Amino acid sequence: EQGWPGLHRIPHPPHRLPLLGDVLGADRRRPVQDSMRFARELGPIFRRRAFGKEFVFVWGARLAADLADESRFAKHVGLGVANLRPVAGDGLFTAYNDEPNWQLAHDVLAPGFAREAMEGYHGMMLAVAGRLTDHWDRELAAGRTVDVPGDMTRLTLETIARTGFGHDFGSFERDRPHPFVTAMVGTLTYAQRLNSVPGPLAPLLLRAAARRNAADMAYLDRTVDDLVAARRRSGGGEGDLLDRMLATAHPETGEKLSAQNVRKQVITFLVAGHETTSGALSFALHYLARHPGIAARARAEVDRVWGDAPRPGYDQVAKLRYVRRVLDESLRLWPTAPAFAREARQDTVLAGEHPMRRGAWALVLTPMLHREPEVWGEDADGFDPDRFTAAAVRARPPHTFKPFGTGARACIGRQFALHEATLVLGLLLRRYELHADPGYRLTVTERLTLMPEGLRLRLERRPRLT
Ligand code: MNH
Repeated sequence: EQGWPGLHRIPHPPHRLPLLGDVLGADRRRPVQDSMRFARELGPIFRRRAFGKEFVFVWGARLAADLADESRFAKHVGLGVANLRPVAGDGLFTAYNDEPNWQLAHDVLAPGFAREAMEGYHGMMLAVAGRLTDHWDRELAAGRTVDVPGDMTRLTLETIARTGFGHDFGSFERDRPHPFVTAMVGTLTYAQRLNSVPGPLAPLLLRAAARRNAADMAYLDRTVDDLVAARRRSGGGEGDLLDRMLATAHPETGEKLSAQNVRKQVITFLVAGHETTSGALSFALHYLARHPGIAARARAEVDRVWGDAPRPGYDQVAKLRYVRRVLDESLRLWPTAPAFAREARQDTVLAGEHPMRRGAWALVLTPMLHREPEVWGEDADGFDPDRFTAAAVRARPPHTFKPFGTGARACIGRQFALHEATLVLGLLLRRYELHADPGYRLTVTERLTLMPEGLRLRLERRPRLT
């Protein structure tokens, strides 16, 4: 019963194999979308068995809200996140709650995401966005469509590298993804695949993949070590994240991050700081191209709020209320970090119904929580940014929109991601009309994160404005 005394009362898929459990017929390359299918069949809480272990999934609004109670539940480092420990170690994202380096790094790095720091990043974000529009202008002039996920990944990688680490990967000067991105996608895909084979057999079944993964990890380490070494030689940047990691002492204890921990933090921020934002931008562009009426309304807002100011200021970004709603609605349907795990801090009863022992845990399946019909209505699968008007948000129960996770371990980069994505959507809407390929059907690839696959758009330059 693995910490769930009432496990037998939690529904599971009808056809279970003795050893493999529920994996037969499962789409092992798309575990999240597979679970979404089971969720619709089995209801707000269900379980899947794999290799003798039971995994509890939660997406009902009442249950998920209860799991958000920080006095009884906390982040659980499990499944995909746990599989990333070899890559990201005790970096912020993969640290266990009681690891001292979590609190230390959190306290040292949190000011790097406060308003003052964000204002400092704004100009760099604009500069990187300019490289994107230069690239898109060239593609347009050459009569080509644009590779949306590829280019959003170029953009977001350059943004976090520049603002966080004073580094330039030269992504826009390359036809193929930077090797850092290839290695990162490799490790994320591998971490996801580890969930679909029995643990003890992994070294055997995934031998070739494991070898590739070791090479990918070595590449990430090397990239990061070079970056850190360059900074140490130069003696300091402009107070970016890396400077904080290397030089800032904890305000109370005076402690600093160790060299080994800095390495893990840099990898963590380079990966967590771009992959999910890239997906969020890509989904938003997909929906904007599919809904010309919504795009027109968003574009009218940008024209009205920004006019033709060549460089919209920091404060001008948050004023794009409707663009922001487009982004929220995209993150509702496809939260690009699609699940987070919660464990019981002590013996408790989930939502008054499901007893859990201390340490028992469940996965919150965010894309389904975000489509819970009792909260979002029967048309929950439809794209409608007006679900995020201030009045609509107020009318909804709390803890029903969780693209950035919850509690003390929620996303530290939330404001960073929202600022960057809103700024870029504003710039793109102002400059281009976006045309979908009528033959394209949205398919979502999974590598722990979600990304629209093969999305290309045709651009048209708008007549006036910068
Ligand atoms: Mn982010 C944690 C989603 C952008 C850095 N992030 C999380 C979690 C979610 C998440 C969900 C919580 C995971 C869990 O509970 O196990 N993050 C996103 C999404 C976007 C995003 C959907 C973009 C959209 N994240 C960013 C950016 C950065 C970043 C940008 C950095 C610049 N995120 C992190 C870090 C953590 C995190 C670091 C771990 C925080 C902690 O545990 O203290």
